[in-house]
Amino acid sequence: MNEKLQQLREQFEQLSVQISDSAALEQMRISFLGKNGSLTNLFKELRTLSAEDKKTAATGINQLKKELEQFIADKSAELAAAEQAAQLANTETYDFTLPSSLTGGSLHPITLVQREVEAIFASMGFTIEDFREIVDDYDNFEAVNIPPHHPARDMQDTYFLDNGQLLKTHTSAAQNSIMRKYGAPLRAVFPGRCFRNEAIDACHENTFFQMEGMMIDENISISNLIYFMKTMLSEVFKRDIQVRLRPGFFPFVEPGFELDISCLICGGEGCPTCKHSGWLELCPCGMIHPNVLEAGGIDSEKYTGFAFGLGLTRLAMMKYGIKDIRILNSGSLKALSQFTAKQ
Ligand code: FA5
Repeated sequence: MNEKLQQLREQFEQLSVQISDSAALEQMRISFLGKNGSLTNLFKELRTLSAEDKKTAATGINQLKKELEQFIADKSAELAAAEQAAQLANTETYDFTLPSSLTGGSLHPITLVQREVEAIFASMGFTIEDFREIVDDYDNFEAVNIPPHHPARDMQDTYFLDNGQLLKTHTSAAQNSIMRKYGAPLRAVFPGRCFRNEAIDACHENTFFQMEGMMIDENISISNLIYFMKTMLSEVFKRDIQVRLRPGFFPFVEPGFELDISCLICGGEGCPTCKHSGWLELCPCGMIHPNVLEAGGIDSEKYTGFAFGLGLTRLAMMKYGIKDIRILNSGSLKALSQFTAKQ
């Protein structure tokens, strides 16, 4: 037994100076300590010895086992460090301080349409206003003549925060603040992202863009409203578009209208985008309700005005022939990279 142990020790000492990679180290471990390894087998032979010899031999075998295990642990760490250093030496180096390319992206189709409509209204004397996305119940509902428990709230279910604020359901939520900011006379458009708890389909998203417009002055009438809507649409589409105006109810306008355009995806024949009606609801509008003017601090005896809520996302779909609204929020580069306009 002592002789065999001595032979194993010599083998270990020889091998230990030859090991140069992890595969060879693993091989060495298996040959000594594996299931049928030489040291493991020596342990098995202990049972053939007398109690006295067993004790001495076991001490020697355990000592060699300890040395082997220590060597394997140290060598393994040494080899891992060397392999990592070699990998790093071969890795390409980057200069992270170089400026990034500013030419990679392109504007989203909704941004393109938004900017175009903003420019059209700016050329007609309207200011462009910004407004927050998280609003109070007052801004979104009460200030626009939708008191608590009014059934119109049901059509605009949204996402409520624990503190009672909500994600705005329509850009009309900014009407009150803008009236208070400028008073009358007033011409303003205000684009914004809106949120609703919607059943999503080809023309409804839970997150979409609108652009609100308001014009308030003495003697503003429905004729002014129709003129501005027609001008905007002919400028955006650069051709005559079939439009229809039908009565529509919104608590914040009186009278109120739905302005639909003939679906440009199917040419008016009916498709999923227009829910097979041939028409797409694009821009509800109407004469601002006196209650809303008064809530905004404007004398409703002296001033009248119109307001509209243009569906910007749907306008982008019509302008660019996008059949399904979900593409616009998808982040799909295949679809979005077709719009190459830069910042
Ligand atoms: C409103 O939001 C009113 N605030 C509009 C308004 C403003 C009326 C001022 C009168 C005066 P409505 O819920 O219909 O109305 O939405 C207006 C437009 O936003 C729709 O015609 C449509 O183009 C777009 N829209 C509404 N819901 C969605 C949706 N889930 N996904 C995509 N577009 C939508």
